[in-house]
Amino acid sequence: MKLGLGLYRHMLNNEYYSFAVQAGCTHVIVHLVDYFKQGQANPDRNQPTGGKDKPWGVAGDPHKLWTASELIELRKQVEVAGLKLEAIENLDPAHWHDILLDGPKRALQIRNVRAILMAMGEAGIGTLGYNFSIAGVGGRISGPFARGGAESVGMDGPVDTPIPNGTVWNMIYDQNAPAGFLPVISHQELWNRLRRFLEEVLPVAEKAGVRLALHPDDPPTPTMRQQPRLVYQPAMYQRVIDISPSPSNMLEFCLGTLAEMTEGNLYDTVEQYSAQKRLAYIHFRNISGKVPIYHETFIDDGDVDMLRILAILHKNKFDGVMIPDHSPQMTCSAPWHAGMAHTLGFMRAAIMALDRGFSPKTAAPGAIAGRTGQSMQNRNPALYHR
Ligand SMILES: [Mn+2]
Repeated sequence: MKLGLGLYRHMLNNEYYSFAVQAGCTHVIVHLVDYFKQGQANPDRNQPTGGKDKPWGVAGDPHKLWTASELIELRKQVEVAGLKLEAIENLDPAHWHDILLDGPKRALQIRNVRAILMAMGEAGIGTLGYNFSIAGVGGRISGPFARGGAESVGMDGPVDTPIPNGTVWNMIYDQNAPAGFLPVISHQELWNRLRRFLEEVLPVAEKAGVRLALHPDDPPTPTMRQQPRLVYQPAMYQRVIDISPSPSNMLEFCLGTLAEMTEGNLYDTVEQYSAQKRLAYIHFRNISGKVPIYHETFIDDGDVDMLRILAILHKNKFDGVMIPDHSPQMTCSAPWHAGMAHTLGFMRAAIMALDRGFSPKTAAPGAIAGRTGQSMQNRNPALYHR
């Protein structure tokens, strides 16, 4: 197992690369979409939040795809800093919104995605994480939900406000879109769109030597803002795998999102998918509760026994990259850094222990020694809304 750090666009510089190396990372996973551009609802020292139904920001230039030469330049910068560039996380809605929405520019945008995959292959970047989601992240609330009153994000109920035209996956791709809302589609229609997309791009991805890795829907409610979700229960990930046996059809395995799901057992889920060798990389995160009422926690303080998860991955010889997903904001002048350093330290120690043959005693969820977290469902609502 390899330790990595996920970096947002504004973090792609030597200061953050040094931070990653110092924390023991060997790899980085980068976001090239600038979620924070004109995003008033988004503090840039945190994960993009956007609140319950506000967009993260404005999408990029539809006419400017990521080129092989700029990707090669980026890879070299990362390598000079002593790291490896493992993956790019997320496509820009500007380049593929009509694939998600089955709009008039779909054919052009399939060519966009193919061109990006070819450019990545030429640049030696082997994995593209993506979300196949119309609503994207929604329903976020922020508050002092984590241990010691650390600010973290969560959800306190379903969100059904419709999505305005010109917006998809939390971002505005057309600021001049006519008034009105996106038409509501069925779950089956969304699956049809995913299948068609994969059939059209997987052959190119294979040729380019690039793996596509699907993130589940975060948060995993059956619908979000009236639109269907694709992977909102653990078993639905299998449907994605079963669409194609291509080695480029992989998963961006988000433990926090999977733990928020209402069905299944997370440890069995990790066993099921890691045994199939379909995990491209892993988002490492802990939570308390289940959708639609949950919050993110410190890595050692949620419902999930993360050591037991790592032991399963280790047993199944997962040799890919794991990155912290989100962390609560720690009370200091560098809340993002402190939260990440805390999570990375936990992960590094656990990996070292497993490599040396330590095996954690299996613990029932919620029975972790020293855990202080409390499910929001069991909390006094008055306390929770303080
Ligand atoms: Mn995630």
